[in-house]
Formats: sequence, C-alpha cells, structure tokens
Amino acid sequence: MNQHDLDVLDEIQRRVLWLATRIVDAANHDRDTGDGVKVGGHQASSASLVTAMTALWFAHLDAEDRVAVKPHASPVFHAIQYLLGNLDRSYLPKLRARGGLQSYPSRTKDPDGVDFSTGSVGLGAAAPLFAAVTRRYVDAHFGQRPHSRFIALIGDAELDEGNIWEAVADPATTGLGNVMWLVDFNRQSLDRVVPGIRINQWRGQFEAAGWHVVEVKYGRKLAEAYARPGGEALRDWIDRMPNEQYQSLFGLAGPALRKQFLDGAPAGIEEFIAGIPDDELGPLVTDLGGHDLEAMLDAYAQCDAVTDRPSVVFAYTVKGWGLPIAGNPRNHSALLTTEQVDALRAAHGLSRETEWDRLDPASPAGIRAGERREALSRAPRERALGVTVPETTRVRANKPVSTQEVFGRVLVDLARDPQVAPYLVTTAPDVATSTNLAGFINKTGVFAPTEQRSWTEDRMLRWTETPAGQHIELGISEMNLFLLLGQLGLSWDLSGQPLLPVGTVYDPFVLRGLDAFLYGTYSGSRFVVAGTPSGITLAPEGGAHQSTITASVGLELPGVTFLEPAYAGSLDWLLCDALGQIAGGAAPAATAAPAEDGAYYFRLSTRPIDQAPFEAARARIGDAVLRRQVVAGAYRLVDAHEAYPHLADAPVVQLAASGAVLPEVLAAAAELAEEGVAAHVVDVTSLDRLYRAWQRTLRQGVRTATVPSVPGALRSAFADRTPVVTVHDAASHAMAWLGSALGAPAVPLGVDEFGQSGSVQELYELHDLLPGSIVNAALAALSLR
Ligand SMILES: Cc1ncc(C[n+]2csc(CCOP(=O)(O)OP(=O)(O)O)c2C)c(N)n1
Ligand SMILES: [Mg+2]
Repeated sequence: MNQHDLDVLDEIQRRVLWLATRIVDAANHDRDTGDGVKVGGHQASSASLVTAMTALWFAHLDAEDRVAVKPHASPVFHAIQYLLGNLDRSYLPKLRARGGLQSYPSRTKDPDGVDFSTGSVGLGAAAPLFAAVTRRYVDAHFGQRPHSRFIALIGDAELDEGNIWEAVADPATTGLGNVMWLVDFNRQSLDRVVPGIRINQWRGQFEAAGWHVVEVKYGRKLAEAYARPGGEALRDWIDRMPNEQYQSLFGLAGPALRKQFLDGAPAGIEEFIAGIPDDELGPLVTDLGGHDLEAMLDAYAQCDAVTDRPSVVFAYTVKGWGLPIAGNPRNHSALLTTEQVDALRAAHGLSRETEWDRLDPASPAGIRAGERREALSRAPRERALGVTVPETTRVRANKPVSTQEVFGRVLVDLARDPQVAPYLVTTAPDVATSTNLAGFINKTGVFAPTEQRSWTEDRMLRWTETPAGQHIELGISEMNLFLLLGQLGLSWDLSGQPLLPVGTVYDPFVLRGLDAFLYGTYSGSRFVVAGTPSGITLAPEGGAHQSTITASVGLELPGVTFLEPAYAGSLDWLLCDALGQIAGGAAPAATAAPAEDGAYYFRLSTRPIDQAPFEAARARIGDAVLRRQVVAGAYRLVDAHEAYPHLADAPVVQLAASGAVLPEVLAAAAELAEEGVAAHVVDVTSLDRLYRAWQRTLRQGVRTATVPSVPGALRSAFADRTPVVTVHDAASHAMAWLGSALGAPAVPLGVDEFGQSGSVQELYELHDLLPGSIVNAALAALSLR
C-alpha cells in the first residue's frame, strides 16, 4: 500500500476514533435517563482496536468474510458501519438506549449487520472458529461456498477464559486456514495491568495447538530507532521492561517520562535517547505496531498466506490510544470529561455542527468509504430449509423402552428420509455412543475433512471418518458442544446453508456448557440438544451425574423450548415437530401458540418404561388430538372418571408428572383409586410451553386490566381448581407453579438435594418419589383444599 493510501486510511481511522469516543460520550452526557444509573461504555477499549479495525474494513475484508468484534469495541464497529453508510445517523447518540445500539454487538438487535454477538468474554472470540468448522462441513456436503475468512477480534485478557483453550485444542478445529484471531494486546484487563510478560506463554500454547502466530509489536518509528547503531539495546530494554512499568509511561510526559523509562535500564540506554527531545520520546517509546496501519495490513497478508492452519495475530496496542486516558491502569470504564471531549473534537478539526458528519464523499477518504461499502455489501440469506419434516416416524415399542433409546431410533429413521437426511448433522462431546447416537453414526458416518483409515472392525459401531460423515465428534468439552451447535444453527446465514443440528450431552453437564448454550440462543441459533441421561433415575451413577436443576434451566432460558416426554410416541412427535420448526416449515398447526423461534432442549432418560399406558391414551383420545396436546405441553394420560367409573362422586386429585417417574405416578393413581380417591394423571411433555401459555394469558390480563383465563393447553389436560401433586425427577420448584396456574393447592415432589449412588427404587424412596409418597402427597393436597 502506498503512502497516499496509508494517509487516507489514517484520516479514516482518526474519524473512527473520534466517532467511537463521541458515541460513548453522547450516551453518557447528552441523554438524561432520569434513573441515576450510569450509562457507561468503553472509550479506552474501543480506541485500542481503532487501527486494526480500520485496516480490516477499509482495506482488507471481502463481502463474504465474517468478523466477531470484542464486546467493548462495539462503538468502533458502529462508527465504521456509519462511515460506510450502513447505519443511520440517528443511531449514533443512541448507544445503550432502548431501540438503539446495543452495548455489546448483537446479531439480533443491532441494525448494522453484526456477524457474531459478543459480551461474555471468550465466547464470541471462539464463535468464528466454530463457524469455520461449520463452513468446512457445509463445503464438504453441499459444494464449495464462496471463500470466507472467519475473524475474531479478541481482548488479551479474554485469553484467560478456559473456553478459548478448549476451542483451540479440539481436533475438530484444526487445520482451518481461513481463521484469523486478532488479539488486541494492550496488556490491560478490567482491573489492572496484566502482570508479567505473557506473550511467550500464549505463543507457545497456540503453536503447540498447530496455529500460525504473528506478532505485530512495534510501529515504524521504533523500528527505525532499533535500526540505528545501539538500537538493539533499546529494543532489548523495551522487550524486557515489565508491563506495569511500560504502561505507566502513557500517563507521563517530559522529564518524568524519561526518568521512568530509564528506571532500571542498562548502561547505554540513557545515552541512546539523550539526543531525542522530550516531546518526541513519549511518542517514540510507545509506538506500538497495533497502531501502525501498514504493519497491521502486512500481518493480515501473512495470515492469508498460511492456508493450512488457523492464524493468530498479537497486535501490541495502547488501551485508550489517542485519548488522554491512554495506558492508564484504571481506564477500562473511564469516560472522558466534557472538556476533554471538546478538546478532542477541536484536535480532530471538527465542530459541534460537523462532529457527526460522514467523510466528505468527494474526498479521498469518502471515496474509499463508498468503494468499500460496495465491496462489502452482501445479499440477505434464506433461513428456511424448505423441506418438510414428517410429523412422525411411527416409532413403536412393544416392550419397555427409554426416551434415550427412542431418540436414537427416531434419528435413524429420519436419516432414511431422503428429504430430511442430507441436512441432519449430529455432534457430541465424547458421549455419542453413550447417548444412543451410534445408530445414526452407523448410517451416516463420522465427519472428517479427509478420509481416515479405519484400523479396527466393529460390527456394532462403524466409526468410519470421511468427508461425507454427518456426525462431528468433539473432545469432552460441553462449551465446545454448545459453541458448535450455536454455529451449526446459524449456518443458513454464515455459510449460506440451513442445517438441522442435533447435539447430545449428559444432562448434568448442560450446566458445564451453559454460558455457551445461552450464547448460541442469544445469537438466534436454532438446534436440538438432548440432555441425557438425566436425574436420579440414572441411579447407580451417583450424585455427580444426576442432574436436578436442568429442568429449571430449560424452562427459564429464553430462546429455548424445554421438552421432557416420557413415552416413545410423544418423543417422536415432539422431535419431529422441533426439527420441522427449525426447517422453517409452517408454524405448528398443533398449537395455537405463536411460532417458536429458538432451540429445543430434550431432557431424556435411560430408564425403560412400559409403553402400554401411552397406547391406551392414544386409543382413548385419538392420534390427532393427542398429538396436538402432546405438542402443546400436556395431556391426560389417565382420566380417573373413565378409568374408574365407580369413583364418579369421589374426591378428585390430579397427579402431574414429567419424564421417567410416570410409572410411579400411575401406580399411585391406582392405589388412590383403591382408597376411594379419583386421580387424573397428567403427563407434562413440555413444562415450558405450559408455563409460557400461562404467562401469556396472565400478562395479557395485567396489561389490559382484565381477568386472565386458564390457557387452553392447561384446560385440556387439567381440571380447574382441583388439588394437584407435581412429581418430577428434578428440583421440585420447576413444576411448583402449576398449583397457582390451576387455582388449586399443590404439593410439589422432586429432588432438592444432591443425589447419590443406589438403585432407582432406593433413590426414589429417598426423595419421596415412590407411589406411597405420591399417595400421601395427594391426600395432603386434598386436605389443603
Ligand atoms: C465472561 C465475562 N466475565 C467478565 C466480564 C467483565 N469484563 C468485561 S471486559 C473485561 C476485561 C477485558 O479485558 P481485555 O479482554 O483485555 O479487553 P480490553 O478492554 O483490554 O481490550 C472483563 C473482566 C465479561 N464481560 N465476561
Ligand atoms: Mg486488554
């Protein structure tokens, strides 16, 4: 790039710095929120990346490239989009305002084309790596897409997050030459100047994982000084200087800076810098490569040249670059004062009238912005797959069967469906076989970018690894599982190919990947995940493997529909419906509820249970109505009045349960009948859909000051104002609200302590889930009427 072009980029980056700073300033000083809460924003963290990001958007990126921007640089991203013409001016004073720019980049809420949401540090950083894994899969299965580079702009302290290293270490992420991470190496975190010199450790870790590492350490001024006689010693001194000392230089000037710089310096340095005037010394010794446009562009080119592995660039930067808070150890959340902003505006040659202007379109900088806008524009992508997933695979079981087993069978069946099969892709963190994905893997194979030789023959499991395989195996990292699922579910956008992603994980370890689960769904991703096995029903495995709070997690997570069927038939319908919704088919005819727009979490079990009660309900209710009720969240598995006509005038109680405990509940209903109590049994297939239906009517009532009704999904399965016992192999709290929804006394049974090893019978006894306890709970509920 010639000097003229560099000058143009420099002019652009100065405007980017100004706008990013002023966007945060306006949020804090131009708006009165009236609530006394500081608005906040990150001028220093933003300034740090101005050069790197200007170089990317105004000189390096192509339309197909995808970039994750570290959370605290969102003002820089928006400033750039504004200068490119992709963001309306009205947004600039609306950072952190309702309907305005989000504090951290958001795919779903920001108006200017965010590729990856960020905010929880480490996750947005790793996301592009998994997007690249997804692209490699899509290219292998559906034909080569136009080349994309997947880029993450990462804060240096983000490298402390373990999920970064889980992602880097997984064999599934190796060899991705289209990935570049750019570490904003400002040597500061939130609280402090990061102690010591960590670059060598980071470099070693990346290189050990097979990454290509580039360091952009010094800018041109320092490079020229190093080249002078005696310059080597200067370089050596700056390299060895502790971070804390180096950072302290940014707050100093004149003789004080010289003194601090020389503190501890070896002989010769003082003489070397003696000829450099005070006002030049600071800019010289703080001249870092991350603010040298040419050096950054050169680093990007080096990464492009390495096509067989991911690259990481360590760009040495200054937190607060170009601002009066540069390098200050306390600058993370610091805001420039109004006087400082006024001075900055003047220094950038702007006035109150011109401060929000775009670049003059007739100027070289404005012309470049126009060209780049053209070069980076892309057509919107189609989210719907446009295939019809069948309503059912007609899975049948004439002996007791577990939901985990049925889950595997339904997937195998769908893998035979010529419409659906090509788009199914499964993934698991080293638990594919123990979560019943083996059947699917036997049919479709395991994905590997190149064909791998198989050394052992196993008739039960054909683990053949080829580019045609449809299972992506991961190492034991639940973070990686959810990060990959999140990106597979955004493949329609980031790789131009909608997929039907299905993951499995041991249910207790959903918590291990929870933030990545949330990350994916916050980003608008759609996938199916099965948490299996779950609960104390996994009896012999003991407390560390028995999930209890996951049902609540599934219920409460926005963007996730939680499902916990007990029977083969209901799981079949629910799984087909979930995949159908992800495929973007019609909204479920089965429910009157608005179409769901998120992921599906199935909580499953390895306990085989008798299917006869479900078949009896099917015969009683009929397939069409029963399916509608199952999908809506609950159906009456046993209607006491039909089952026990002689109890027509007996006291009535209802037993509501989800999942593997239904056999105990059915036994309790039979015992109650013997004691002259009519007990309906309600199988709650989706606590989440029931809760949402209830909340919808309640909120409607609250907003319109009208009396809320009991929603249809509850009315069709439950009896109004009839005492209820809830039974769940999960924390009792998750179902406890049902009493309130039904206007009835409720006794919630569940698992509220850590589990332990034992038999199902023993553990159910310990947690009051045996029929006898359920009977007692029913009598208690009746007494509370
Ligand atoms: C998971 C998570 N933990 C903590 C935070 C709070 N936090 C935000 S930024 C930050 C420090 C980031 O430092 P660095 O990555 O070096 O970014 P810089 O601002 O220096 O560019 C912390 C602790 C967060 N956003 N996410
Ligand atoms: Mg930092």
